Amino acid sequence: MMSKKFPTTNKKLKDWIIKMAEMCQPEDIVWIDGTDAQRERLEKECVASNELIELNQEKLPGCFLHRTAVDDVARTEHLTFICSRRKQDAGPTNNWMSPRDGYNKARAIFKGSMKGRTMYVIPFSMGPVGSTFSKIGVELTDSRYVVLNMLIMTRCGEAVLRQLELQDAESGIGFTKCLHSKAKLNINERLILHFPEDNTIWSVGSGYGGNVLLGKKCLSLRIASFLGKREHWLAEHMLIMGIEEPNGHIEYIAAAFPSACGKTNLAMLIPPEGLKVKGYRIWTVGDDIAWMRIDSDGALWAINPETGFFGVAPGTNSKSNPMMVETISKNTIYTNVLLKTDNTVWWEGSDGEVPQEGIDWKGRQWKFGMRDENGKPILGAHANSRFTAPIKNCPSASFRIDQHHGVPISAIIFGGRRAHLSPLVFEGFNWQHGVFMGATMGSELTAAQVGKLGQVRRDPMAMIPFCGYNMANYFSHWLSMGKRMAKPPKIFAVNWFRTDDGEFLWPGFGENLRVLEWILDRCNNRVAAVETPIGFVPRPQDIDLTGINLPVQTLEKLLKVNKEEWFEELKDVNRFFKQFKRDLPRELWQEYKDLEGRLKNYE
Ligand code: GTP
Ligand code: SPV
Ligand code: MN
Repeated sequence: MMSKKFPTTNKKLKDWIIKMAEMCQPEDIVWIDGTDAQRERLEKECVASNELIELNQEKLPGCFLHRTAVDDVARTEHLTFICSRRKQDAGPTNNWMSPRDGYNKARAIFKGSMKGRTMYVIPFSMGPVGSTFSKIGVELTDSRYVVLNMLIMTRCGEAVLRQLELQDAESGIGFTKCLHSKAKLNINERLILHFPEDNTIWSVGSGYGGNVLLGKKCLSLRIASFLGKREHWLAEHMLIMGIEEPNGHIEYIAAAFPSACGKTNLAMLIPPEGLKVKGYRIWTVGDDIAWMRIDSDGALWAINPETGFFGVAPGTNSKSNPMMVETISKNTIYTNVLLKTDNTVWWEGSDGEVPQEGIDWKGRQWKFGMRDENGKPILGAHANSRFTAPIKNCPSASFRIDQHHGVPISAIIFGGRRAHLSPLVFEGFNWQHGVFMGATMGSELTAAQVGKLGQVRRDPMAMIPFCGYNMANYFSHWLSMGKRMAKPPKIFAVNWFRTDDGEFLWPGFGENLRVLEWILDRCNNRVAAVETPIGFVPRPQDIDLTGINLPVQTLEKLLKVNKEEWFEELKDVNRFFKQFKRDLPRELWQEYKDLEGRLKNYE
């Protein structure tokens, strides 16, 4: 193994691979070059080894199904750590381990973990190769499933390796060292460790998306947020979309919602019938991650560092998300969905009739109507089952996806899943107040996290599981970014999930364009608004309801600011803020007091 020739001139890379291989002891080392021929070879090997099931190639060309272990179906946040030298630098909202403990604990699991397996070397670029936005990583993994997913989700192969060598020779900038092994896929021997000070990620014992596609949450959010603070840019859990206005002008927005709260759906929405006459068109730039920099014009510009979607399957159908249905009709890897008898796939809330039988996500024979011992229906697909598909399959994919300087952002939107409290939409008074809105976001837990469904947790900027350093310092960074910009985007909050008697008040999905329309009108000073203690709320007449049957009373409910509920919310925000002690920027305490004061004087 040691005598293997490495197709790189970069000594750092060579030395690191040798060291990791000595620890993991793979049988073989294979470099991923990014060619179709190599990908096809790997797909065949996966089918032979049962890692993938080839789906009906007539109906779903280039598509495969994968099943994970039953206790490996979502990110395991309690096994995810930031390993900074000082605990203080990870902050109170992250799990922390010292780098020494982290390396030692993980080393014990990595030791010999790749015996009898191949170690794949994946050079990948988050962002267009060579763009000033972009960062290079190299992932070592013993999972072909990871390789095939990375080939969809990132730019990888030969061209990236050459760029790495060039960059490193010029500036010694290096790359993010990403090591992954499935090991025994044992939840008791699973760790997802980040060493921001070493630009290193070690993930072991899992085979689930966010835990193992190390370019995604681990590099593009946890490590990148740390780098962003140092280099004055932002790495955010945000979708990016362009809204082409009736006059042909395209405005871009970025929106942060927690996992499984609607980023993918919003990023590719279809304008509703009633607004069609106006001629809006949506351009999808990204559905999960945004990297944003201040350009020489003083405005905020953004790229999506990924090239694919790793989206939630349940609920995806031609009504809720026709663009995605088209996107995942070819070259897609499905994970933990139901296999139908015709070798196609199904999930709860998908198109077509509910199949009478199939093989469920656990690989068991499944019949419609089956119940478990508690009388609960047995799902065909896991609630967090997902698909991995190339952005270029998406009919609404933006023509600017590969542009090195990204797109200019007019508005930043924060959103959550709140049955009560938060109005359909409101606008911050200014950047600092907008940062407070982001910092005080809360959302109900979903199937994307291991934890109790429905419980509200504070999730600032939708980054609570993804901020790679002390979140109080992250808030300061956000505040400082505002000061650096001549033309900062306006900041808004939205909530598609407000309920009354358990029913959603707002139809959501495509209809959300009606809210975006108001947001863009506000950005361009085309419409007035009502000033409330929490921010500017629309006048009911300014939300275009053409073509939907939404009683004006419902809209009023959606826009209502309930003083008592907000006082309750402030108590929770207070508890949340206090844990940061003296690190919390005083501007945020000031905003807190100002809001409290405004609420006291309301109505
Ligand atoms: P991650 O990939 O986990 O980061 O999630 P995401 O934010 O991209 O979420 P996604 O768009 O996949 O939506 C997840 C769930 O929210 C699905 O069950 C959707 O049906 C539901 N959803 C999305 N948009 C809306 C909406 O406007 N209203 C309602 N009621 N549900 C929505
Ligand atoms: C999320 O949970 O926010 C996702 C899926 O986008 S994962 O890549 O698993 O993190
Ligand atoms: Mn996400």
